[in-house]
Amino acid sequence: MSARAIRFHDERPAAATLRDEVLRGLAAQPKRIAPKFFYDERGSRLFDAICELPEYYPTRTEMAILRGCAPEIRQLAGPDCTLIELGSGASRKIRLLLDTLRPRRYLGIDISREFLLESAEQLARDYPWLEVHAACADFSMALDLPDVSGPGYRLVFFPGSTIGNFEPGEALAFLQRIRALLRPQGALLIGVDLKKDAQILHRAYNDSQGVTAAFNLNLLERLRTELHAELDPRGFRHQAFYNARAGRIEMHLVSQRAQEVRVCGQRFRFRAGESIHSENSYKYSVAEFHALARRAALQPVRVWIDPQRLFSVHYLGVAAASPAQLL
Ligand code: AVI
Repeated sequence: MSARAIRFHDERPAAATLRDEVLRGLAAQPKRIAPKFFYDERGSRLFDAICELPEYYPTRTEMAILRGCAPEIRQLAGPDCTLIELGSGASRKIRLLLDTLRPRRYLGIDISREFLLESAEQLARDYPWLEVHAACADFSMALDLPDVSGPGYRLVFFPGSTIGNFEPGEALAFLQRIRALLRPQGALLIGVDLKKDAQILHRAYNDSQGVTAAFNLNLLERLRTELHAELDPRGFRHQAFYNARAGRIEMHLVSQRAQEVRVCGQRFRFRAGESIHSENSYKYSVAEFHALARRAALQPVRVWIDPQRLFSVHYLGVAAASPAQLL
């Protein structure tokens, strides 16, 4: 069977979004830039390299869990579903599900256009029986799905614990939007990193090869190339630490000296040691995540955890929502 052409839907946010958000974030106190801006083409490749690092346990642990639970997922979702992957990136994890699940359609959604297209085309070549759609979109905002899915069961797949990169209030709003997509029938399959020993977390975000540092610093390269920012990335260093009180890893770009940078004609002063807060990665216990899901009217159906209790994969169904939850 020869590969079918993929169907591409372009909902990419305009460049103005990057510019406006960066200018607003650098004017704020403390300075910050949202982690979604890590993922230009180089950033996506660096993230892919992070996933291969010995210290970065989430990817391989989640893949092992998925390998084990795929037959159960097939039983829960049934055949011929529409599989929608958020943040599809290199689409490696989805391959663990496709052969067992045999969905009718696949829709990959990612903010990084070239990376998305490349992986969707590869998927279409490798799975000629599958109808492949790709949509370039920012799924952290309101999600207008291209009309691809037809009447059947929708299984939304959100791996990698990307939910951890949302603030708790954003995570709840996001789960509520997903729930709205699942009507009348469907489920969310979501990977969530677990709370654990802080040393393991520290190593995962401070790897010995410096790939995570390059990933974090690439944000500054992006400001230089796309917004013509006048700044020297060597004037900043990568920092990542576990904030136990907030239950999150924080990543920062720390200014090495007092300096001024210019972005789109605006000047921003940095004190020595002052940082741009570039990412939070929240870690959840199973009970905390279940409570969050229930607040979004999603019903925990099944959770799979690896033997070392590093990572969890949740299957959440559509629960009857109370009027307050639908607001
Ligand atoms: C995509 N996201 C879940 C990763 C995380 O672990 O929060 C991004 C990342 N940042 C540094 N390393 C990986």
